[in-house]
Amino acid sequence: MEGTIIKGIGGFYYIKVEEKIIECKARGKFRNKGMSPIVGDRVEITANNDKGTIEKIFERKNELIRPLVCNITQAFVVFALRNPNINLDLLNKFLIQCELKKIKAIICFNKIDLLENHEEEEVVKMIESAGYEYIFLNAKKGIGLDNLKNKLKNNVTVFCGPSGVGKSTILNNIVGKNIMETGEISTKLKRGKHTTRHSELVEVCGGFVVDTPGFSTLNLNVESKEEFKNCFPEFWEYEDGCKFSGCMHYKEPGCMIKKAVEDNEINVNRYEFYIRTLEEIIKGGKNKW
Ligand SMILES: Nc1nc2c(ncn2[C@@H]2O[C@H](COP(=O)(O)OP(=O)(O)O)[C@@H](O)[C@H]2O)c(=O)[nH]1
Ligand SMILES: [Mg+2]
Ligand SMILES: [Zn+2]
Repeated sequence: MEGTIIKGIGGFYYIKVEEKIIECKARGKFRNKGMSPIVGDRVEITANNDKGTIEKIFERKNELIRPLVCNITQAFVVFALRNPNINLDLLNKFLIQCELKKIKAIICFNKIDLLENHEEEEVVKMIESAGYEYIFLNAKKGIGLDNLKNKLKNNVTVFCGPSGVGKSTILNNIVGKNIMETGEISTKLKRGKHTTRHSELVEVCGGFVVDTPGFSTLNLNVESKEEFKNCFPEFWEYEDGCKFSGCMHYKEPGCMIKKAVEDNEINVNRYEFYIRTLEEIIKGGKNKW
């Protein structure tokens, strides 16, 4: 039988196989090879009634460290435009993370009740130009959450975004129970960030949701500046036209990305973020930021 690990506690794994949940142990060979099963794994099991053994772990599409889950297909990247004010560089870093992990990003602008004077226009322009989907929410009142739920089917979805933007409020609403504590930013900080908790997959609307927000630390490594460059989907349709193959769209002449920025086809804020970060990567000689 094949299934998905939805929970792991103390050496036991809970595998969702069709409509059943089967408690399994893993064969010792996995531990010996240093490849323990984790939540999100697609596995092959043998079982009697509702107890079984994990025989095989299928290849992972991707893997997150915190929370430790794998095979994520989609991320809801949650930001508020206000309270806390949106930080565009941080938003872009979350989008880079998603690209690195081959996760489809959907940006959720929460707290629209706090908006004044169309202040969302600039960031929406940036997001549209980069080609990402986005959604406006007022999680406190439940506005827009049905749109999110409609995107869950056949996906394994993780929430990410900075503290205080409403991730827990949205998760609790979507999952229909209080799995996450919500609160003001100040109380969060007092409690300390690294409370360890085992994440689970919760089944909602024909898909799975990770019950703990992901990407809380934003210092994922990029292997190379080329890998970083490839994290900008809006570059892809232009780069074949650059004069130099391997153009970094930086100081090279005949660069079609720079031309697209001048022509307002690629968003200048995204491009400037790209250049700033690229310079850090080059200067640092280390692939971290
Ligand atoms: N005004 C407003 N406040 C919200 C909204 N959604 C959540 N909040 C509040 O924002 C604060 C932080 O929410 P929380 O879900 O804990 O954020 P998290 O840190 O991202 O998990 C809480 O006080 C929520 O009640 C919203 O749509 N509008
Ligand atoms: Mg929270
Ligand atoms: Zn170029």
